[in-house]
Amino acid sequence: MHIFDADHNFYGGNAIVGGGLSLAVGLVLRDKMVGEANVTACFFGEGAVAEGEFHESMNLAELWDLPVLFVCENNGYAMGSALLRTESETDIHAKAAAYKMEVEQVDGMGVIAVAAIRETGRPRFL
Ligand SMILES: Cc1ncc(C[n+]2csc(CCOP(=O)(O)OP(=O)(O)O)c2C)c(N)n1
Repeated sequence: MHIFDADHNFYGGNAIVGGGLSLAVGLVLRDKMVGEANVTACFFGEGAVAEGEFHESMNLAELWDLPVLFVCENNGYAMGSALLRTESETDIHAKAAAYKMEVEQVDGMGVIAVAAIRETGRPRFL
């Protein structure tokens, strides 16, 4: 959670659930504004989807057409809280798609399925 290495463009985990999403949007916005053609990848658990920052980040990333890939690792539990007991909409992709994002869902345990994303498309939300 606390590994951070700016020299290698690794901006860390974050103790605040959902905090990494808005940091990613800020980082990629900076790159776009100074003309650096970077892509930012942001990994988070489905627990972050319950946070307001998720929705603010989805909205601005799409609205400003930022080159950011959001990767949600959905294991069904935010620590001990089951997704089914905490979210009215459990299809995380539907939430990202509501912001007009290109989305794709794969079995994260399938190495080939995950790798195939690179070949077949350029989703902004995985
Ligand atoms: C804003 C905020 N609220 C609550 C917590 C306490 N907390 C730590 S981990 C966690 C659940 C995170 O769930 P998820 O992102 O799905 O990760 P996983 O449990 O699968 O590792 C919570 C609520 C926190 N760190 N930050």
